[in-house]
Amino acid sequence: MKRLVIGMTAHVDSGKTTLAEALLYTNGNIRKLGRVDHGDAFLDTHSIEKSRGITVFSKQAVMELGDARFTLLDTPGHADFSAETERTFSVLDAAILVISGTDGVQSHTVTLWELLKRYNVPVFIFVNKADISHIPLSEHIAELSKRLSGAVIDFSADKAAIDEAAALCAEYLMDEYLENGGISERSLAKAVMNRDAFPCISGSALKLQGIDRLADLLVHYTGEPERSDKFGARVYKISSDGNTRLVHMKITGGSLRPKTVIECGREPVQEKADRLRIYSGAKFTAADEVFAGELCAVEGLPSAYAGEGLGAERDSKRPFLEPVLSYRVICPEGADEHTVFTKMKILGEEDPALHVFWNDRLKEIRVSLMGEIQLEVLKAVIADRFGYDVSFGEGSIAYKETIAGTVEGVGHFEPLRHYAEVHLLMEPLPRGSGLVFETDCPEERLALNWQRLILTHLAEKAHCGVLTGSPITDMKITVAGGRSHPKHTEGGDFRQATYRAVRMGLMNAQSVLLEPYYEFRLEIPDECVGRAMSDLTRIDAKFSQPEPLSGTEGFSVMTGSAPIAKLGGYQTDVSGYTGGRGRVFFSFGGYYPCADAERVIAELGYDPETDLDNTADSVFCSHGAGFAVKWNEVPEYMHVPSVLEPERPAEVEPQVRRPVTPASYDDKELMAIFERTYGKINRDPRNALNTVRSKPAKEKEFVYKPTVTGEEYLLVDGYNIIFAWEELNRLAQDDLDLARTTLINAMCNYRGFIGGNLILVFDAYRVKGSVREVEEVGGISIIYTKEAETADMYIEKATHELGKKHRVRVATSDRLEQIIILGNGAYRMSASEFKDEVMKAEREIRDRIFDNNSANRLK
Ligand SMILES: Nc1nc2c(ncn2[C@@H]2O[C@H](COP(=O)(O)OP(=O)(O)OP(=O)(O)O)[C@@H](O)[C@H]2O)c(=O)[nH]1
Ligand SMILES: [Mg+2]
Repeated sequence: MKRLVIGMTAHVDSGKTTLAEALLYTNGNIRKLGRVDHGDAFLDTHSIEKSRGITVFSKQAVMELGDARFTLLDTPGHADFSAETERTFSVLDAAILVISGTDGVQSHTVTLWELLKRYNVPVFIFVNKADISHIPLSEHIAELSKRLSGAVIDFSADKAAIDEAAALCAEYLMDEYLENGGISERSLAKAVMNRDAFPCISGSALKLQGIDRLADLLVHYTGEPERSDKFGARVYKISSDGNTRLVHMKITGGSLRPKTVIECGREPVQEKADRLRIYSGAKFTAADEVFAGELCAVEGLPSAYAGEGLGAERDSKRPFLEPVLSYRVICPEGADEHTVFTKMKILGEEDPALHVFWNDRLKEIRVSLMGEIQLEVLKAVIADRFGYDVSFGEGSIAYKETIAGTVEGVGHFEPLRHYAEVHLLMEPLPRGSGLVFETDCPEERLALNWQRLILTHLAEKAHCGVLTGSPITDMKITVAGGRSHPKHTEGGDFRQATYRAVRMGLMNAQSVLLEPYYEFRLEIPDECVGRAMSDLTRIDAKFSQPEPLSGTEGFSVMTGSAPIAKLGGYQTDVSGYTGGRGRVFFSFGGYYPCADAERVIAELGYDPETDLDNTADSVFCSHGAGFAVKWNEVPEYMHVPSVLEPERPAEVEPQVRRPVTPASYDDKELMAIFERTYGKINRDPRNALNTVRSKPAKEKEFVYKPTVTGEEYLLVDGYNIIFAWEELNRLAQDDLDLARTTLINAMCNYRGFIGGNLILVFDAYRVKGSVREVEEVGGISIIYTKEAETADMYIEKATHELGKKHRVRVATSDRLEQIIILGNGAYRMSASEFKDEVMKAEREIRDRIFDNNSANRLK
């Protein structure tokens, strides 16, 4: 029997739940056809869902079709609940992406598509609401091909046309097509499961049109992945039925029977999977055995957590989507805050994205949320489950923090009869990487079990930064050393030492405040384009040139990204100045350095030294008594030597000395560079910078155009460019520092003009004991590589990582690099090509400044 889990996913209100109902009904798995709008749909079972008519919680139903058993997993479409949706993606064998025939691809559809790619899920596309849409399927397919993938194939066509279209999707399909004049069903199924082709049909879930054909596609074009006989399962959600905690999992290998003892939890323990429930809608049946390819909810396993891999299975990927708003929970009068917090923590465990935490300094409970609808739903859930009528303070931005250079964090915990010391190497990672934990420590230095324990302690909580107390991200933390005591080390000692080590490292580092960005898509009448551009400039958005909106005469579309903090009320503004005709769509775009960091840090007024719950200090022992040592004095007391070489050798070569540039430039300093380079600017000089964005650029090639899939990154191989550009090379002969500073200034100007992200990489690999350092200067990032890492090695790694999500260009003249970089899918520019671009940009800036000054004189 073929067993597969099929997810239903789409933008809100496209008809997922209705479609699941239609599939179940048409195939005889339910007898009565319910309806979302009447509150009796088979899968919208929760009272909140019935009253609101939207799906909030993921739910499943089993659909038997011939000798296949499909578990349909319905997910919420509203962006506020997308964390719940993303969690299910790690257990799907395939997905049905529903597109509303009346609305087409919406911005959340693109976000979902990217997520499906990230989790490598095969996709069938169902264009719904054909009963009320006048747009033909061919037009939808053209749009899908443009915005999602060129491999979307019209499966309502005849077999010959399907084969012909499929042949273009992959070489093995083309070979078969040329050889046999057609493509076998098996090969097509393989292409679908490999994500080489995406079948698409249209129909109406409500009117039961196209449902048979969809079921037919599921039967014929899916295949079971190879599954091991060894037990494996992945937990995708924790919930409660009111009394019992339920661990929802997909069995990925072997099978599971009630009463099986399984190792689970962050600190692995043996626990029993007491009873197994197979849900279908609101009801469940108790199962005697659940097989690979099926979902079940387990009673028992109190330590299992969402995302955990059990048995042979690995943990799921770190989720991409995250809440960007933080709210204070206001308890009802008379309720004890700590009791409410304990209850809230249960919800936080069920939905880790909530980040429920107690701010001891402000004595308040805080939660992170995706938006207003989620807030209303959470309020109802708290009332329903715990009987508290809570309210919420005003939402504020959920910030994050990272570090700019590599540091070592040391924590020591040794009250009487306790002992643990931990050394962590903390290195910055590119934006969007999240936290990565590793160990790189010989077993003789610290036994493997302690190393594993430290990793567990790193992963088990949201460590907070020292600027604002916000969670940390985008860094690699490596367990690099430590010591235990044969007699005195106890369970919790390494936890204490690890937490302290993280905070100590952060206190030592240069921290960077990050704020969340949204990517947006703005559709507006042509006559409003000017207004839209000046608005976007005002809110510090990066955006593309307007393009005609396909299919809608007289409308333009612009895409880009902007800090969420500045987007409050933006939708209303757009609606206002377009007379209700403009539309704007948002999707989460990741975290980037906060432009207003100083103000935000001052406003939040966090003091790391008084945050006793997150102390950076250590505890040492002398004459049988423990005593506290301040974080900055820990190196004098620690028992294991530093893992970083503190002194640099005397024979440091001149070319790797750090340049004399300020750590960061503000707008004023950036202006000073512009002036030094281009001459005095009259009038408010900052307008000279702004005109670049507020006017459409004259020369098309300089317009910053983010792709749908994210921002552009330009990596510049610093020394390579210095030696390739004649005048820099000349400077370098006498004074390498000066050549480097000149290049840095030129790059700041260039970046200020074209936008995007620019990373300038300098080799420091010959310096003994050097660690990778990152400096943010005038809007660009400068990387000094670490010992034994050349600039090409760094660039190769970075293009590989960045290229997964972003458009990447590399400026260098090294031929060897060219090959590697091309392999990573990045576009390579030679040093001279790059020079032309930079010179053109400089000329353009000069022209702008000249125009400005002349206009000013005429006034
Ligand atoms: N005319 C028409 N309406 C439909 C069709 N399918 C669904 N609807 C209606 O569209 C609305 C949304 O349907 P749902 O099934 O709740 O959509 P959903 O995608 O599950 O929505 P969320 O779970 O909230 O994201 C309801 O009013 C449905 O009756 C269809 O094929 N034709
Ligand atoms: Mg639904």
